[in-house]
This record gives sequence, C-alpha cells and structure tokens, in this order.
Amino acid sequence: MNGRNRKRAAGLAALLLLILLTGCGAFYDVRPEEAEETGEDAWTEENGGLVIVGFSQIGSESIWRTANTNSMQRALTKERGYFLIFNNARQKQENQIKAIRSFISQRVDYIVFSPITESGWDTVLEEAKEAGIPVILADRKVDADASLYTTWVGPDTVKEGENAARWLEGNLKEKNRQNDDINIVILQGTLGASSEMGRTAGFVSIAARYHNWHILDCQTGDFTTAKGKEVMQQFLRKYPDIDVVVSQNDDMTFGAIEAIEEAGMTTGIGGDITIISFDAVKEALELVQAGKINVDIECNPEQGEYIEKVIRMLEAGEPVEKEYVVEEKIFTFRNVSQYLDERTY
Ligand code: GYE
Repeated sequence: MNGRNRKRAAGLAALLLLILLTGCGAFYDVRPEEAEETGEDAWTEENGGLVIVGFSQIGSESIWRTANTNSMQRALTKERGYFLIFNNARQKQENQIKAIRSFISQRVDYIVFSPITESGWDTVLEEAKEAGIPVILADRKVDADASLYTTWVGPDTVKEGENAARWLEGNLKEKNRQNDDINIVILQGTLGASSEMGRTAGFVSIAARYHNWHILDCQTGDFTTAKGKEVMQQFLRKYPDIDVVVSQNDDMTFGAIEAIEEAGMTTGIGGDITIISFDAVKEALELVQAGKINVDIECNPEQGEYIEKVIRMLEAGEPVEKEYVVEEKIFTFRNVSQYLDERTY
C-alpha cells in the first residue's frame, strides 16, 4: 500500500465508523440535494485511484457564483481523475467551517474553499495544516497567515474597483462633466468579503483624487437582487440627486435598475443615472448592449481549470505560485456585441 492508499484506507475506516455511529448511509457527506446539484455519487471501490477534493462553496447568491460552481464541477471530474465532494454553505461561515472539518475527518487529498469573509479562519486552517491537507483558496481571500494555505486562485478585485473609477473619469470627460459635482452611491457586496473590500478600496482610492466626486453612501446589498433593490430604494428616498450607482455585482444591479425605474427614472446611456456594475454575466451584458448598464467590469468565475492545474502540479510534486490571478475584461456598449454570443453564463 502506498502512502495515499494507506491514508485512504484509514480515512474509509474512520468514515465507516462514523456511518455506523450516526446511522448515516451516505458516503462522503454528499447529501441527496447536493448529489443532484453535482451529479455526484457515492464512493465505491473503483474510485480508489482518484484524487479526492473537498470543495466548500459559499452559496448560490448570484449568477456568478453558480457559474463558479459549474466551472469547478467541469474541471474536477472522474474522467480527469478526481472525486469531488461539493458542499454548499448557504452563506454561513459556520457551515463552511463544518464542511472543512468534515473534509479533514474524511482525509481528503485537497481542500478547496471560497471564504465568505476574510477573517475567522485561523483555527480551522491550523487543523487542516496539522492533518497535512493542502488548502487551495478560490475566489476570495483570507486574512490568516499565508503559511496556512498553499495557494489562492481568484480575481484582482482592487484592480476591478480602480477600473470602475477609471472608466468614470473617462466617461465624465467625454460628457464634458469633469468639473461638475457628481453624486455617487455604492451598493456593496457581503461586508468583509475580499471582493467587497477590494472593489470598495479600489474605487475609493481613485475617487478621493476628485474633490467634485461625492460618495453619498455605501451600503451592503449582500450580492443579491432582492437586497440590492431594497437598498437602492432607500438611497432614492434619501438622496434626490444621484448621478452614479456603483453596484458591486450584476445581481444587485438588476435590483437597483428595477428600483430606479419604479421611481420613474432611467438608467444607462443618456439616462438619469449612470450604472457601473461588476461580474459581466450574460443577462447583464445584454443590458450593456441595450444601453441600460453603462459599464460592466468583468470578474471571471471560470476558476476550475486553474485549480485543476494547481492540483495537477502539486500531485507531480512541482512548486506552485502563492497567487494565480484570473484574466478579466471591461465591457461597454462599444465592445459588448462581439463577446455576447460566446458568454455561457
Ligand atoms: O462578484 C459576486 C459573488 O466573490 C468575486 O461573489 C466574488 C463575488 C461576485 O457572489 O457575484
């Protein structure tokens, strides 16, 4: 028996004990509804040679998130040598911690997880380290010591926020409004998430250079359409003269546009309120094409292939980088048509 098989045998024995103790019949914590989502099935003998990856996903709050989950599931298939255990934490850090602990007790080969917020991970990451299981962070970052994880794959969200502000600089110049007072509201994502913090910091760092850019308010819409709409309604009640909405994901943008239209105003090119959005999912790109969203700063959810490659390198004993930044574009009315057809999510 080699190291991995020995480890696996011990893991299976522990699992069997767990099943006997809990009376739970399903292997590897794949609950029926998740099995459906993932197309996952139970562990069998013939899966013996597969690399086991436990993936703790944040939830399904946005179209982007679903695309991210799909990307992971497409990359880590049995055909390519993986057994993927998928867990949906339904927006709760405690569920993510539970899932990671369960991956540790199942002795998976790799733990991949997308941390809902940056803080609060030290203890569970220490536990993974002690168990000798490499941890790969996907999408969002942690503020824990870098020795507690192997690598991170994700977007440069500070740059995304800066790009949003740079676009606004150019747009105001084009409209010859660079000296006007510009009232801005920011719909933030989940507070404390690295994507929220990065996008806020990036945008604000450039906005601070302009005495005529006024950030009236920043509130979280939790990356969801319903909350985005609710917060936008509050903004509209409070501030009669909003020029620009910076909405940190497309789902919140859909809600914000609804709120603005219900209030009898228009958005986008030639509209009352300029809309800056993030993610660039197909539905939003269609609104860019229709002129209702002025600019969409892409955030690339296709991280599965990067992660699979990192795992392959680790399996081969090759050194990996500490960070892999995914590639991203910026979409406006001018360039969106050429990309729309190929967008799958
Ligand atoms: O922009 C948003 C999602 O962390 C980059 O999370 C991710 C963000 C993404 O729910 O739609």
